[in-house]
Amino acid sequence: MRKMKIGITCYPTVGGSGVIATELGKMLAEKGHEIHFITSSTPFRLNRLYANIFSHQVDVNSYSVFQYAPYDIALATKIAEVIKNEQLDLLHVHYAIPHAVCAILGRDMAGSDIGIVTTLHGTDITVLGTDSSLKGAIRYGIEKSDIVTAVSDSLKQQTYDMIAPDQKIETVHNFVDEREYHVRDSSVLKQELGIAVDEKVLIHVSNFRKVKRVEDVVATFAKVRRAVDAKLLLVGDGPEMSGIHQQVKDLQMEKDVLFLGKRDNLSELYSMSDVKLLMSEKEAFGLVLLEAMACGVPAIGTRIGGIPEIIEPGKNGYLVELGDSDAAAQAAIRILNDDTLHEHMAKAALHTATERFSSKKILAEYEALYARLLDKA
Ligand code: GMT
Repeated sequence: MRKMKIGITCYPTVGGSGVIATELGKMLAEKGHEIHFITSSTPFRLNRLYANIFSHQVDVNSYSVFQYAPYDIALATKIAEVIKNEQLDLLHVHYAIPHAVCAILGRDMAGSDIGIVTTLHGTDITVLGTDSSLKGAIRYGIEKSDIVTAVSDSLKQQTYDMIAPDQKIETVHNFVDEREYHVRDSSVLKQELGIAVDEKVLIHVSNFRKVKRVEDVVATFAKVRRAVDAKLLLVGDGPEMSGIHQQVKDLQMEKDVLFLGKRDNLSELYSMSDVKLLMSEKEAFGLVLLEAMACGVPAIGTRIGGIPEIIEPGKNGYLVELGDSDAAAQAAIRILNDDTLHEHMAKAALHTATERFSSKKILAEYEALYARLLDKA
């Protein structure tokens, strides 16, 4: 395949979309493509030097005359500069707003006709799409992009329903970097965390936003703990954290719920876990489920958004209705009390992450889209 020069714009520090954009850039670079990140800071997952990955930083000046710093305009200007200076073949931007809209403006400013691929990750549609002041801009970003992808069939359908764009949307699911996420020996860490060898471990990882419904995770764990000796690992931080601390205190579970904050060594934490919980009310895909599954952890999640595209009930985990902590607890107890079932589910979970959503497969899907775009040019 022809080697391409690809510009990538994403939020370099925010959650799953930044992870997917950066990991994709790294894998494309490893296949010989030249990658230009155009972002507000160096992507956090860009943790080693690549000869063919370049990082172009957007400088946003805050002049006292402006009430708000003009990030979007500065980004569009930087995109135009990089298109011209680096002779890019295409742009791949993550999020309809602001990034697709900035890419369209940047392309125009550069007097270029390069193709733009826009990937929708969820929040731009399921949260911002309900805001009538932004809907028009989201639709514009989608319609003026040359190829639009969504990270699940569910998000694709929701975009059609909420935004009604005159543009085809294609599903390209999330993937996981198997080199980072795989089963590791975590016995020492488990001991260091004060968890007994035979104690079961449940894990939840998120940015503790309201949509993650961490209170349902804690409610589920409270019911599990009555039947099984277990600890709950809460990993991450965010706006709902203080309420969750209070809930744990009220339930007198301080000794059994470990607040670990933001962590890098997630695969070790997953490897010591027996069940992953994700009780979100909105979730375009649920990359954290895949990360857990890549470490052999079955998952229990809500029948919401893209989650049913990952969890196959009875095979690699269970699905429950939103807010149903009784059903989630029952499912967890079933897995935790039956070693044979757990083993089967752990194997199926590994298969889900490394076969159905393997990085190789998803990378090939993105490369095919890029090739289509260049063939059209
Ligand atoms: O989940 C978050 O709050 C972070 C958010 C983001 O924009 O990074 O994640 C979204 O994109 C991920 C990568 O495509 C998806 O796996 C998450 O499901 C999606 N989050 C939501 O839809 C809430």
